[in-house]
Amino acid sequence: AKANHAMVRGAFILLEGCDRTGKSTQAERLVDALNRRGQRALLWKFPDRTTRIGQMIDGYLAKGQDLNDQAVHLLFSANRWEAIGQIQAHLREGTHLVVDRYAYSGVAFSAAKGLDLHWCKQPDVGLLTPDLTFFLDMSIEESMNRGGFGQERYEKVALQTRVREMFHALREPDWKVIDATQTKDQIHAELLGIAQATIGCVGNTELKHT
Ligand code: T5A
Ligand code: NA
Repeated sequence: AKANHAMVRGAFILLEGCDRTGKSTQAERLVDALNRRGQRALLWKFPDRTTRIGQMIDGYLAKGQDLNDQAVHLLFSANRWEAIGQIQAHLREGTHLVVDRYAYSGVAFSAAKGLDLHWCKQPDVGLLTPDLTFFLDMSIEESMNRGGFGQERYEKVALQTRVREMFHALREPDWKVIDATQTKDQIHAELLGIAQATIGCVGNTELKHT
């Protein structure tokens, strides 16, 4: 039985970009701002390092454990698939989801490492599609100067440069490209305004799948 007849669903809002561009900072602030305005919103981060699959990803990224490139790619995708039931339930209940990285990161990083682009896209086919995608963009030189750059496996200038090119190649016409060199407050104001406009449009439209 469907309990969600006249219910307005939540919006799926995604933040993407290269490392250190401020995605997590902005995702948290956006969720807080929506909640303070009385709109139920939840933060969801990929990779979700708390699950068993996520712990394998964390071992690879942060603890120097080696894994085959294709296997890692599939783990990142599996980490999205294992969350999709919960994400869908929240959206159907009218909760907005602010998602910190998703399938575009999955494809951009693996393809930048040299895996076949078409192959990289396949494991994520069928996942939910975001209603709104922000792409936080800045030069790699600028992101290198941000706190913490270089601590994890993928935080190398040459790879990040290819990842950024890959993101631009994957960019869909409806992405909102945000200048990530602005102040945290400026970016937050821009994101909140656009997010609220999207929330107003989602209404009781169907959830979309790739
Ligand atoms: N990955 C991920 C894949 O290969 N495949 C996949 O499918 C997925 C989902 C880890 C790695 O996994 C790869 C991509 C990554 O290499 P992660 O856990 O999201 O992914 O990485 P994190 O280390 O958590 O996050 P990032 O490095 O991407 O950083 P953020 O979230 O973009 O940046 P944030 O907000 O933490 O800020 C970084 C620093 O900059 C400052 C902050 O205070 C902080 O010190 N800062 C600003 N400074 C000045 N002006 C601003 N506007 C600022 N905004 C933030
Ligand atoms: Na982050």
